[in-house]
Amino acid sequence: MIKNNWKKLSVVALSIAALTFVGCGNKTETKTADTSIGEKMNYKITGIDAGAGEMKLAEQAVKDYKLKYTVQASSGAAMTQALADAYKNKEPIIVTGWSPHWMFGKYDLKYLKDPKGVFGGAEHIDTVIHKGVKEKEPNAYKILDQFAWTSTDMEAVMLKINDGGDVKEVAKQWITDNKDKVSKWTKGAKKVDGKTINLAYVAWDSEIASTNVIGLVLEDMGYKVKLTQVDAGPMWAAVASGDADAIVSAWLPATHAKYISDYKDKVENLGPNLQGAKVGLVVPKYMNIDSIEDLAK
Ligand code: PBE
Repeated sequence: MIKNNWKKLSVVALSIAALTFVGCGNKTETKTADTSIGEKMNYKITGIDAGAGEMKLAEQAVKDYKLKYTVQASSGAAMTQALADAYKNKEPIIVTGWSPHWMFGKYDLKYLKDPKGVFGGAEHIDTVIHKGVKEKEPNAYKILDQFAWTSTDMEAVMLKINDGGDVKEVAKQWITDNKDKVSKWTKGAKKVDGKTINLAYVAWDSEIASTNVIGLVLEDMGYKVKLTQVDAGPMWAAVASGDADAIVSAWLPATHAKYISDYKDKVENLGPNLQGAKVGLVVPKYMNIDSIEDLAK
């Protein structure tokens, strides 16, 4: 009996809601706060270059969490510019972010929780070489193998470059200021005379920092170092074909899982040069959402 009355009541309530909706003709009055956030952003996640592993993960997240958002490809630089603009005006924005990154030092940001684990857990950044580099260039191999630094190191370099420092100058200064660390990377390696090492990288701020630092270290050991900036797919293809001798930009186990499995017979993974990396959807702290699930509301 009571149950029936509730049913009747809710039917009445629904009819009133429907009438209100039709009657006012203005959709915004019936929308929830979360929907209006999505609308303000045109249901767009501000992404980076299409080849980035994180873009594939973000698209997977849209599917797995059943979101009506689209992941818009652009570039790392366009993404940080969009973030800067939104932040200035306290507007909502969702970006494909990652750590280490200077953006966390500059803005108050948070990763959206990812209860389905689409973006993986802790990532590390590995050094991957073309098979055969060990025999061909044992000294470069040794240095690349021993290259390891921390998120703090990388962010220090990134921040100075972002503040307008010349990339090569910043890398050089960091090497001068961190002689002890760098001497561990070069330990046991002999100086060479003018041999060439090709490093490929993508214009992600984190990889601009790491590739320039290790490139300069190799140069100080007598190598002629060629840095080639490409997209993520071509970067992996280059180290697989031998066009590049090495990359220091392999984000694993999740972000570049597909790339390394495609090329595993042609490359050798020298292991992490940086631990404690992370990728995910990032928003300013002033946004009233905490989880990717909140975007499905
Ligand atoms: N990133 C930065 C890259 C790896 C380095 C997270 C944007 C990606 O492939 O997604």
